[in-house]
Amino acid sequence: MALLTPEDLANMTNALVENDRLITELTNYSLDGLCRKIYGTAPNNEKVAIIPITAGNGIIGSFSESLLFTVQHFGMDGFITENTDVAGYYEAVMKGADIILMADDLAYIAHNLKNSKIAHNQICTGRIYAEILCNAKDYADDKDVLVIGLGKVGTPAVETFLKEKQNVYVFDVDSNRVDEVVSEYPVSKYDPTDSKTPNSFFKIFEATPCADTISKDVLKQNSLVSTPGIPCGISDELIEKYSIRVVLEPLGIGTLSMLYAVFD
Ligand code: NAI
Ligand code: 2YC
Ligand code: MG
Repeated sequence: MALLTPEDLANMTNALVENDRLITELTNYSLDGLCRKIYGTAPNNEKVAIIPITAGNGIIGSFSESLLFTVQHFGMDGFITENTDVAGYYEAVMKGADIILMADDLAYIAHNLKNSKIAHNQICTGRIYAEILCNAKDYADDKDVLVIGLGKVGTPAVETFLKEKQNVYVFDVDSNRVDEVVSEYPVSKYDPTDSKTPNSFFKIFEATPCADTISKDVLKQNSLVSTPGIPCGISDELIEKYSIRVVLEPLGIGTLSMLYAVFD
């Protein structure tokens, strides 16, 4: 699983603010307004505890602090436990936490202790980044969307696009994975040699751990790219040349989606 680095998180606070502004421009919803719409939930003064976890590769510099920034930026009451792991969990409960945020190398979860709701970062990230494209007002009439990367983030995105009645075209370097997804979901394999499928798209979703996965062939002028994938899947050169708008942020957008998934 691709783990964040402190370098990935270095500009996170600016990226969260800038992407919130872009999301608002694109959808007429602020990020939290969009989360409220898609989950039908709302915050109600929940206390959020962030527990640093030492398992696996251990604590990632700035990870807990980035979660705290996100919680506080959206007006919620949050704290990072002084203890890690089990001692941190005990501390969180004793300090009256309503929601726990914690991550090891395999899962980053939000767990609401009051209503028992639980959310997984990869699912919630795929969902919110897909919903940004589905709610982009400039492209409301164009139902075609390209999904690049059919993993633990890309697959929930495919499910979200289908729920939102999009025409989904999928690509992954792992052709077996493409075959699996095409047989399991009513989607089409992206095939530039097939005249019946679009070659280029106004709406592109990318969730891979590679750079340059989005080539000029799939782009239109002013295409919108929504990509949680790290590193960024589209080059600065193509962004410039085709006037592409890119929604990309390393952790906060996905975290807010998780919180709204566990609110009442
Ligand atoms: P995953 O490993 O489950 O899925 C990645 C998929 O991309 C695989 O199916 C793989 O075959 C495919 N792939 C790899 N290279 C490719 C290429 N060059 N072209 C097309 N497909 C390619 O990974 P997961 O968990 O879905 O995460 C994907 C990316 O999203 C990772 O970089 C991860 O760090 C990032 N991520 C970002 C978050 C955020 O909030 N920004 C949150 C969670 C994950
Ligand atoms: O600092 C800590 O508590 C660490 N145990 C956090 C480990 C997070 C590992 N997961 C990731 O880096 C990626 C992120 C994109 C979120 C989900 N997986
Ligand atoms: Mg994010």
